[in-house]
Amino acid sequence: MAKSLMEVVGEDHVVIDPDVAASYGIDWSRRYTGTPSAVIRPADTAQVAGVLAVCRDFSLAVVPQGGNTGLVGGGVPVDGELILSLRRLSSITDVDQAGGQLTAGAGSTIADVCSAAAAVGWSYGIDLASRDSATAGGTIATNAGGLRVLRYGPTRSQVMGVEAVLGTGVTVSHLAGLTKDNTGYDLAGLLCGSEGTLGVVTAARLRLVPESPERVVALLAFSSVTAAVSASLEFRRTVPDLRSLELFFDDGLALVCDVFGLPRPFPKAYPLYLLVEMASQIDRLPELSEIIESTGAVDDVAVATDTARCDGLWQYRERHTEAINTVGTPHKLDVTLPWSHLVEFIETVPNVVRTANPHATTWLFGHTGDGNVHVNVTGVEPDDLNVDEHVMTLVAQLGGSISAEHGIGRAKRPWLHFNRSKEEIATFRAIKNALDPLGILNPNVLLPVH
Ligand code: 2HG
Ligand code: ZN
Repeated sequence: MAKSLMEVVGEDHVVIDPDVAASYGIDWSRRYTGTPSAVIRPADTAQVAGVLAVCRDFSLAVVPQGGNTGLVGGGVPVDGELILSLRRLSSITDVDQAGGQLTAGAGSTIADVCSAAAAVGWSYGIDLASRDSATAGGTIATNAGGLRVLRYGPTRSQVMGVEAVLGTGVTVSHLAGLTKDNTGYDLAGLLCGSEGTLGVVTAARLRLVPESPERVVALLAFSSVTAAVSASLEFRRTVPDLRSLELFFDDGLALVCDVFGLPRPFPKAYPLYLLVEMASQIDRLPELSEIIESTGAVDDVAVATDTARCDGLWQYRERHTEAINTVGTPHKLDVTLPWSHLVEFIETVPNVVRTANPHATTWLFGHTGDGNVHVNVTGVEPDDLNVDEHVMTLVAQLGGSISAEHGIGRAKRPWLHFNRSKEEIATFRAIKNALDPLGILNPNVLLPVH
């Protein structure tokens, strides 16, 4: 079997040395690990098809992997599956300056896509803290969200078409990038968020968005969750060219400042903070100042318009993940709440966690503009599911989604039925059987165990 794989990708690209393979077996959450039987590193779509042909012949299960920045165990093996690393498919081609599109190889990073877009006067709609490692393919497989969903939508909204090798062994390619193209089923849309269970995306036609050179970033301090959430709702309606609307609490801020040696943004601490970014063709600071003034609920403000200071304010939010990792391996519960229950959820969830596990510490932050809260819980053993169960039960009771932007992976698999009916799950299985009839593609994620 190794010989057949070597014939496809070359000897150097079948990694069996356990020390080298180990780094592919732990994801960014650090909670999910596994030992790949080998790591296969194809160079192009034809080689991906060749690898999957071998996997089909030998009934080998395979986990497609991009930058390995997933947080739900969706890109690491459970049971000795092969890792199919797409990182070598990193070319960016067919950049269309006039039309604002490009074709990204699955292994190109989000930072590479952004640079290629900027080089022709455009920008990419997806941005996330893991931009230097997260790949186009991985973000498509998970339908990644990130910091600008509010303005441009999730990854699915950026993808005009894909090239992919399906579990059937068939290669499909639809990369013309026509804005209007109602010619049947939306395979690209289906593969977005399919977590490598239906096919392996090898390239994607991505739409770009206009550059917005005038940036204003404001960090706003609040005294209560109600005040911050009400302001968020107001800002979504009134702030022009709003691009991000993020929330974090003082315990997270204090940790970030401590771990990274950053100065506190305000002379005193406040219970919670919103970070607001506007990005425009014109200076929007005067309008933002007026809106902040008129809310009457903002206790303090720090504003930046130059890149260095904007990035400085962003650090307080973006570095939460890394900072929390220094406390312990967190349970990550990435959830969305309906607006009407967001305040209740944020205020209730720490008690729910404490009741489930008195040793647990809850860290809350996220993308309030999308109703998306990242509940991180430290002080709990990685395989203790009690806290997860309690938080997801609360989310479901309040009409929310148990996965806002990270996917189902291994982490949420037992609770998919909280959000999806029997009929929907049966339809998912029918799609899986049609596109991956041998069940070789990422068999241990997303769909519940029978
Ligand atoms: C973010 O918004 C990422 O920073 C990671 O989605 C969230 O670490 C997390 O829980
Ligand atoms: Zn996020």
